[in-house]
Amino acid sequence: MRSPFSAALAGLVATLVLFGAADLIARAFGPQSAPLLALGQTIIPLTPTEVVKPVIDLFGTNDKLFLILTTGFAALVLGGLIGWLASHRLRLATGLLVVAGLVPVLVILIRPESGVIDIVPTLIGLILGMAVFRVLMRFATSRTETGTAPAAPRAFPAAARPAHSSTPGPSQSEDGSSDSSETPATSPSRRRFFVITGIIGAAGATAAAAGQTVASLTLDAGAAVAKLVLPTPAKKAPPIPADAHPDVEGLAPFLTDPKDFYRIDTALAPPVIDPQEWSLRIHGMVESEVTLTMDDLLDLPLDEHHITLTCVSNPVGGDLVGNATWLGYPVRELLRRAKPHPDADMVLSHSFDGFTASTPIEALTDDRDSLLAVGMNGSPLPPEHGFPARLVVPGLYGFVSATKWVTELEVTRFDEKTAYWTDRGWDAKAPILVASRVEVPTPLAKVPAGDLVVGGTAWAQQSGIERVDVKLDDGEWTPAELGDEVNIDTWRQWKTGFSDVDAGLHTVTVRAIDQDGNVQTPERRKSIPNSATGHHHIQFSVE
Ligand SMILES: Nc1nc2c(c(=O)[nH]1)N[C@H]1C(S)=C(S)[C@@H](COP(=O)(O)O)O[C@H]1N2
Ligand SMILES: [Mo]
Repeated sequence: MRSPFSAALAGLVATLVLFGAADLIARAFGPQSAPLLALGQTIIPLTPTEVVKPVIDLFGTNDKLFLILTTGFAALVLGGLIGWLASHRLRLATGLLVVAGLVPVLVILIRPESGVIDIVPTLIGLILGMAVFRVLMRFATSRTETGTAPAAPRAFPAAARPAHSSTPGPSQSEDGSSDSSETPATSPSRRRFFVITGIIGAAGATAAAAGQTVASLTLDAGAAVAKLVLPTPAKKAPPIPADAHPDVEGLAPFLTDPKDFYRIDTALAPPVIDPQEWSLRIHGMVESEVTLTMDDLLDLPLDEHHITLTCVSNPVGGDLVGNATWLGYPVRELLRRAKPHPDADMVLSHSFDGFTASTPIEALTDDRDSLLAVGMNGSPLPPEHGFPARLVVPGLYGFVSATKWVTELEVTRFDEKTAYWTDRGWDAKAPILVASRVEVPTPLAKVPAGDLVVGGTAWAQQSGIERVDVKLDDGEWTPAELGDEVNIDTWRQWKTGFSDVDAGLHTVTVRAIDQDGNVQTPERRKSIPNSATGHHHIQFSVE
């Protein structure tokens, strides 16, 4: 007889070994071959927005780690349950374990970013996991081969091994073997050995799995990025005038450091793409298909532009917005080569990892600085921001334009194709709305009495900021002093002051007006389907 507890433990440890070993080996193959990541990655697009949203709200940018941990936990529970079944149906359970282990193999096979070779780590993990399972199950049933005389009082914990009696119960059902009447005779020392093996296996595999998963989550394609040498821009972006950034302590820098730049994507780990293997294919409703390699792209005259990128999910006052100097080639010129059909009204950009964005074709063919970008603030794109190439389209939210790890531009029509987020309830087209936020003082700050300094940032890409109004409590809107305008596609920073503010609680509120005369609306609405609105206000106290 096998105790269901030992059997469940064996199943659990085998699962740990599978994922631990596979994740370890996956380090050599790239994150696309790690089974836990592949599983999590497959769950993301299947998860309804109603579930995703609260998870993101709760965990913020840790949502990816949360998903990985949940997936790992579910796998362990499943492994344990199948193991438990092995206490009386060993063969069935073994079969089920293999089938369950083949699920991540299948998932890796069908994922767009992985190739056949990427199943190797999981297959090895599966073989090791099954071997461990067999060995542990043998330990769990070792009394038959030892022939040890039934040891008198046994020290098995009741939960671990219900006393053998005539009471019918699951602990006595056997997988057809004839020893149901035999007294279990595992010696306490063997039992201890088994428990210790289990614990060590579990601890080791947990460490491996956790370590490797976390490592691959933060994995940077350091070597590949270092290999890519960017050309000097044919047209450099103009230097940022000192007056673009008002002198207010605590104000965001005018250009965002790439490591502080917000990151939003559906990828659990940024795909690692070798620039030498990368290419961009322009196809669909075009006269001539175009394929561009990285060497082709780097040989073209590349321009630099300062452009502020914004996420549609940015809450009022939030920080899903960043400003960078992008180096790239005008998408307009690439499309010109392919000669789009006049009936085409959309370009569906595809990412290496399967993400898609629908961009109105005019945003890529008019005179705005839409780029196929390879550089960010003077360096190659970091892996999490799209290495080796991404799109940057001024004036449109990222989800309909800023495809990272871009590999295809499919020229098509809005009535024929839909993009990743459009299929999940978001708009197919989404121009950026005029927005502003207060950065100084910070919420609930304690400010010394006297003159109050207020500062922040406003943006209205493609239109430009005309004016920023600030009010203290229920006072009048007063125009803030604007930093110099760098171009209409970057944010504009501002500052203002209020004198002799009384002690006590106060609120400052901001609104911006763009150069087309749009006034930021006070009306509150949620970000789905095309961005939150409302005025940002913060509360602070004067001491
Ligand atoms: N491949 C890929 N590209 C993507 C996304 C994604 O999920 N996958 N998200 C988009 C969204 S919603 C935004 S707001 C921007 C964010 O770019 P960043 O992470 O470089 O700030 O990338 C866009 N490009
Ligand atoms: Mo976004």
